[in-house]
Amino acid sequence: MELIVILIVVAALALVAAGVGYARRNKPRPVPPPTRPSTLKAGGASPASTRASTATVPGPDAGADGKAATAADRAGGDGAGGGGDAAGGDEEGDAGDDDRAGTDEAQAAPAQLEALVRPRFRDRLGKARSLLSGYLGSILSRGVDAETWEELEEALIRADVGVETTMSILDELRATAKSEQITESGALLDALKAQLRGRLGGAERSLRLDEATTNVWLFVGVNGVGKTTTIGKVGYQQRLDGRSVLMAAGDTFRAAAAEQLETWAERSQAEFVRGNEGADPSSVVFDGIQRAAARDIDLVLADTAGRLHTKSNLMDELRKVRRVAGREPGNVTEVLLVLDAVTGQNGLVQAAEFTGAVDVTGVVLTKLDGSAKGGIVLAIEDRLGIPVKLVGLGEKIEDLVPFDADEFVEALFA
Ligand SMILES: Nc1nc2c(ncn2[C@@H]2O[C@H](COP(=O)(O)OP(=O)(O)OP(=O)(O)O)[C@@H](O)[C@H]2O)c(=O)[nH]1
Ligand SMILES: [Mg+2]
Repeated sequence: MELIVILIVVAALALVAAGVGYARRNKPRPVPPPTRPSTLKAGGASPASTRASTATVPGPDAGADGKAATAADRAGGDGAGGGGDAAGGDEEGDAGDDDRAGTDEAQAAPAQLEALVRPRFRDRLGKARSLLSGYLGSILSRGVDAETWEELEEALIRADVGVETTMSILDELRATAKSEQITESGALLDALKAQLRGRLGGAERSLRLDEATTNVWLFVGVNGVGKTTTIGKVGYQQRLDGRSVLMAAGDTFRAAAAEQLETWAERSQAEFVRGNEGADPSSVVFDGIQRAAARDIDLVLADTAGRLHTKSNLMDELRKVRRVAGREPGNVTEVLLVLDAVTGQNGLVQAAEFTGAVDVTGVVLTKLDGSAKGGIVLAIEDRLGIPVKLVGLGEKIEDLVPFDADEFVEALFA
């Protein structure tokens, strides 16, 4: 009898202990504070209308194949950007709420963004113009003779047009001069301008957007050419055009790179997704795309770390970013190679390598306002058939303009 009582007591104690354990395991976790909305000010706007949001993708556990949890998941996690087991169904639910809130914000007309006054090529292409004007003055001072052709050749090569493209331009000009019996130097220069306008005139330079998809524009290039700055400018302009934008900090090489992009996102009232330093860039970009798709955002602008086109491992990394960005729901509609115009002919080598790796769809030629000579535009299009879509004419937000062939040729020869 005593034994039975003891057994019953032991069984009861075991049941109580098991119950406590169950309750502990299933105790509701504290709900983390939302990390998403940060209030951003632009142009003295009221906070309510200028909200943008930021999500952080943790570094170490970013999926090696880019299939990491969404940024929204992670943003809704423990807020510390790395709390492994906290990511779960609850957070997904939170992210869903965020998404609904974010959609309104993302679509809100950016009433507080100041309209931009774009600079003119003519006012910024000082170096290129002064280089050519010396030659043009000399050429115009006499009739067309052998020296004219030599001077034209030297002018074009010094203007970074490159030897092959220069030869092709001059061959065509000789044929025109012959067929049109041009003997006067002014008429010859007019024929040259017409030819250059013609060469540049056929390209499709508009930036592609497929409505009703999550468009991704990927920015690639070597170090310091102006990728991040260009994203900032493009983002602002797209916001002014009424599109919702998310900037993804695919440059995880330095934490400062993400901060730089975040500042641009704030200025543009764009959404922003970043990773921790060292995170897999493709997973950060993928997360940005997931987040954008969930919020019905029109356009993801994806930054990448600058890399030398000769480093095959870094080019492989870029291939992967491109591949992952194209996975559902992402639709890569532009891969923009950012080239520093001051680099001159080396830009051609860079363009060839980058386009071999990631199918570049267009070039952004930056720093054309500096000591650049401009002729590289002709070389890129002639040699590689890649259209120059945008041109950087300075460091400010308004200093990025669509490339305009007529304006460019006029500016060079003005
Ligand atoms: N003058 C001039 N400066 C520019 C232009 N575009 C960018 N810059 C400057 O170039 C410098 C480098 O720009 P970033 O945007 O940081 O270049 P990046 O390619 O992102 O650099 P990494 O991320 O280090 O590879 C900055 O000081 C920019 O202000 C331009 O069109 N004209
Ligand atoms: Mg950068």
